[in-house]
Amino acid sequence: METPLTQHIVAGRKPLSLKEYEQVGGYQSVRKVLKEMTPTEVQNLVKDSNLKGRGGAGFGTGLKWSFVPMGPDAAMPKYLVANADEMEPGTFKDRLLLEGNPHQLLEGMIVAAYAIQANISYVFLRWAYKLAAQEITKAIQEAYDAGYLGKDILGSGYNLEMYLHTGVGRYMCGEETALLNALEGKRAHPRAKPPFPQVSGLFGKPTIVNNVETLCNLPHIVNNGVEWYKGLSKSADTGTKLYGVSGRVKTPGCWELPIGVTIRELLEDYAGGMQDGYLFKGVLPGGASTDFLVEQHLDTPMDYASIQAAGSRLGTGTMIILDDQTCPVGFVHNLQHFFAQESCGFCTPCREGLPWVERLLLAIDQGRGHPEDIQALEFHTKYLGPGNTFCALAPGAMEPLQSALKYFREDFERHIYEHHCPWSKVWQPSI
Ligand code: L3W
Repeated sequence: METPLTQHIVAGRKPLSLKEYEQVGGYQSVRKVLKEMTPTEVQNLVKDSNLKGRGGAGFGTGLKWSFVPMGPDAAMPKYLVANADEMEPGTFKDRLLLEGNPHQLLEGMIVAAYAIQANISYVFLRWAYKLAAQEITKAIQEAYDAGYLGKDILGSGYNLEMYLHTGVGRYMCGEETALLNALEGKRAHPRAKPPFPQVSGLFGKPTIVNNVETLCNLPHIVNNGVEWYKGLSKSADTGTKLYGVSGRVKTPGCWELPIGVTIRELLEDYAGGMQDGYLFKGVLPGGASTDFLVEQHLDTPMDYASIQAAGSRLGTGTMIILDDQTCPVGFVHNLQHFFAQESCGFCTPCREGLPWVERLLLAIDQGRGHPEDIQALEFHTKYLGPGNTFCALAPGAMEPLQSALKYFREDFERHIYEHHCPWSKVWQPSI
């Protein structure tokens, strides 16, 4: 199956039925791995492909699988979970895959489950993705009816059950261990790592949690091979990526492109540039929990190492553009409101720190801030940073804040010294 490079992915498109999917080569990779490859060969293929996790962290997929105990003495059962709990603000790429081609996800899940010899799999789906829930339910039934799921798949002797589990709308469940707790029916608190889920995950058994987009890469790698996959990219990272652009651009959207296209190419060639009357001010390259980049970074390739070298993270690869007519303080306050609300409350720095950050930002935005509030915010970016909290939620939340304080500091200071938001016409007295 050809990978549709430069395809503009449109929401609301009728997904392929099983028959249509098979006509364009669907489920060929399942036939291939079950009939021609050992689980270890599939693991090695994916390791060689250098596929990295597309959910935000970019961890090597084959490497992650290789931690799962294999062989006749391995703990059983083992589980595979598709992380479809897409709630990162500004991120909508997995939704398009789920609604647009659910069988591609199922095919990738069967390949992944076979590679780790899991016999039970789950799609953990964001509660609000109602259409995706319908399409995945239908696709799972079609796959069972066609013999791609269930007992003795395609006469291979391999068994795999698949279940759809919908969350209740908590951002926290995107973190894999919180997701596993939710799947067990517990509160979605994160767990301490190690042990990593690959060794002790769902119900204490070996579990792989992979993002939807990651899993959707697998059929194409199996069918076309590692060299083909590497050749798709424009950078040291391999394959393609779903890139999204939102904000005041002419044509916001999502495109599958070679990994390594630049921010400028995405903004100007695909998103059509800024809307008339608006200027580019900054960009969150990979969802809300990444650092702002600015004008000087526009020619940075959107790959893991290049975005990191520029001072941010590729994250989900779905960019949010900040324009010159949107108040950066209000923008960051809005994000911190989200993160504070979504903190699970399990660890004190995150539970207490995020609401305090939100209050400080609101005060500054409303013209009630004091010069020392900027130092307090800077303190929090360190105090809630990596290593000081139980999981990545608060450190992720601090990324747009710390970079806003770096690149848009004058805007924060103007709010304080002018006692009102320069983007608002209303003067607000200091109280
Ligand atoms: C074995 C080690 N495995 C890491 C595995 C780990 C996990 C993956 C990434 O999330 C960003 C955050 C959000 N031995 C390992 C190891 N692993 N070291 O690799 O782990 P890590 O710790 O680098 O990242 P993280 O804390 O899981 C960091 C985003 O990921 N995030 C994910 C959301 C995903 C969805 C989705 O897919 N729908 O919502 C959640 O926090 O952006 O910045 O599998 O086990 N030494």
